[in-house]
Amino acid sequence: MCIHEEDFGILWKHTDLWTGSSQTRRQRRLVISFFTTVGNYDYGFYWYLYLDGTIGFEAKATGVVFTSGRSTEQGSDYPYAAPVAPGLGAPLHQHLFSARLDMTVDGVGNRVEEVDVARVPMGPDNPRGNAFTFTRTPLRRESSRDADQARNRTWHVVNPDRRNHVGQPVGYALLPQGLPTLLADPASSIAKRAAFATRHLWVTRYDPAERYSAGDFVNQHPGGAGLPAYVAADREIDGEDLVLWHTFGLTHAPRPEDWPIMPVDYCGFTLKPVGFFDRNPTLDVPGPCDG
Ligand SMILES: [Cu+2]
Repeated sequence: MCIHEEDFGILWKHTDLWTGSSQTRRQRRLVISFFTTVGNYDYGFYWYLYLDGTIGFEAKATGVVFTSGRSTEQGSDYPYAAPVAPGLGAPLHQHLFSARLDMTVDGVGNRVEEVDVARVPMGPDNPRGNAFTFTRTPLRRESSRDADQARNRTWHVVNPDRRNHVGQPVGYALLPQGLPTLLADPASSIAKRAAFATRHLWVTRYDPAERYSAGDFVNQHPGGAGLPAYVAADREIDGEDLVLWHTFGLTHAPRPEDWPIMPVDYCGFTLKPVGFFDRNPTLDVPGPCDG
């Protein structure tokens, strides 16, 4: 485990064009990280805590890609692996992670809203056709997730009993990267045993016994353990003590540059305050000349 603080560029800045006065504040972040070696890969897990309340998570993948002999007859048309060196191929594969996020946004009773960007049809209220809006869908039960991931979807975790000074429920948004979930066939063994990876988001009612998205015995169950079993009772989740389970990861087409050791590739997600604070919470960050 490593904990350190680092400069992370600009937090905010502005130059007033009329007076010429300029203000700049720099972002800093606290980094909490560890690395683990799993077989041929080395994975880094990095939490980033920023001054403005943003929380970032990044998984880093490096190490040695899994390889096999690749005959010249397979040429460059072989569809399931990519050449990384003469006579050597590495299969197309995925690294899919599951983050268990035991949310408590200003209290235990929380609600998840799926927030989508939505086109507004041209008409009397949108005469130029350039307006768009957001649709918000509260998730009432564990089964009420929508599988459509194609609409720049985010999720807002709000506390319906706490309001900010513009009357909104205080909240934090889960901003996914929107990369592919499990590409294996739904009838495959891996889809049954790693069902968590078939969706970007699951939401469950908090239960201290439910800790692992693929169940307690990941390598030794025939299928259905973990999240599919947790949501089978279809518990109510609106205003309850919630756990979000977010699937994210890399779909990796190996490159010659990944051999003989792979430069770090990145994936992750962001938790960002949305109406959690009443204003920019970093106004008191000292400027560069304030010592
Ligand atoms: Cu990989």
